[in-house]
Amino acid sequence: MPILLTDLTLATMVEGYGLVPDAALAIDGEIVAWAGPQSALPARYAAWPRRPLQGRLVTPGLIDCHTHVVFAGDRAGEFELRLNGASYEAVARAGGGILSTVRATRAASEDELLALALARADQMIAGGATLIEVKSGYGLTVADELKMLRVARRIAVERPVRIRTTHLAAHAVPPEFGGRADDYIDQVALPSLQQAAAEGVVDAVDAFCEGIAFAPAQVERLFRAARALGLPVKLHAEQLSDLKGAVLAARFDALSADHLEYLGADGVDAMARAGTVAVVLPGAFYTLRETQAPPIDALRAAGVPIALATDCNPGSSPMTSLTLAMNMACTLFRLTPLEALQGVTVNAARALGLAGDCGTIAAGRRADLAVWNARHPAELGYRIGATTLYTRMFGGRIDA
Ligand code: DI6
Ligand code: FE
Repeated sequence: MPILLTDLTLATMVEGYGLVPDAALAIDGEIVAWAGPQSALPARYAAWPRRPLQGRLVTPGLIDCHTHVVFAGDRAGEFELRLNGASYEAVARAGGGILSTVRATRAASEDELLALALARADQMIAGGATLIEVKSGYGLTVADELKMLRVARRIAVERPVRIRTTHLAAHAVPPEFGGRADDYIDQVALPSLQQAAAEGVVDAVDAFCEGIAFAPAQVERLFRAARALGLPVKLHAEQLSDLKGAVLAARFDALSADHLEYLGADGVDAMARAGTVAVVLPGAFYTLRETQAPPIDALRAAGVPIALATDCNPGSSPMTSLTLAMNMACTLFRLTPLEALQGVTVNAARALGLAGDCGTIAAGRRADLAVWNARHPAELGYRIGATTLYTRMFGGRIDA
């Protein structure tokens, strides 16, 4: 059923905000048929059923390009430990941290995991998301990594949202492989990747390159396997220290390098040359009380596209709100409101290899939209944690 959205303020995100005041959008089935000033509406759309939006702001549906929403358990106990003085690394070394979530995730059935993930996805959808990237990485056995990826894909069956899945078996070394990270890569990370690709449940490959996780040489072995399978790579890089992960990622034409608090000038240059997107994750920065921000000025100067995500996970970023992430990125990292909105739309699409597919509003594109109780895009990141979504449109269907 075609529909004409009228009386709206449009932010196409095609060039800057791409603001069009007093705009209309003609939606034909799943697709935007026409977008522009209402005064220029072609006669052929004028008789379509109308939904006036009282001047509200319409943006592309938001894209959360880095999440770990599939997991069981919670880490409120760890939160308390850290508030009593323990560091993130100390908690991880003591068998807490990621590994406590691994225990809970291994013990959960697919259906249990799905129910937990849907509750988080519902919060993201209520906040305007129409596309969510979901990583594995809390299973750490071949079977449990596959279980996580299948659950992630099922979110899109159960809910009106697109899902992209990322294999992140190289997230932590499980206790049964203590001190044998290379064996873990051989016996779990590589075989689970092969199987995920064979089952068709994976869109990209990620790893945690860090002193408490995997060394660059181990990440490189995984990236070679990804390349052989034709899968793009991403990397958790330079979150806690500078292991030159971004340089490695850029060598493999990575879609993105993520976190980047300790990124050096060499990493910035390599990313700029490779067209690798910088995904900044202010929720983790905030939770870990990190004091060194990613080098935003250098990234900006080098022309590296910046995206922004929740990093929704039980340990370092128990957050589902992209508008809160926008607020934090503006306040903590000094992103401009325009950069913050680009970070959850056009540049987030790029970080998922979906440039030209979503993240902007234009004739011919899928009608995935967010309609806000706002008049100007700067309002989205300005309020702290307020939900300002009015409704969403997903594939041409309005939620309510
Ligand atoms: N970096 C992070 O911030 C998360 N994973 C990662 O590689 C933390 C995940 C967790 O603590 O559960
Ligand atoms: Fe992450």
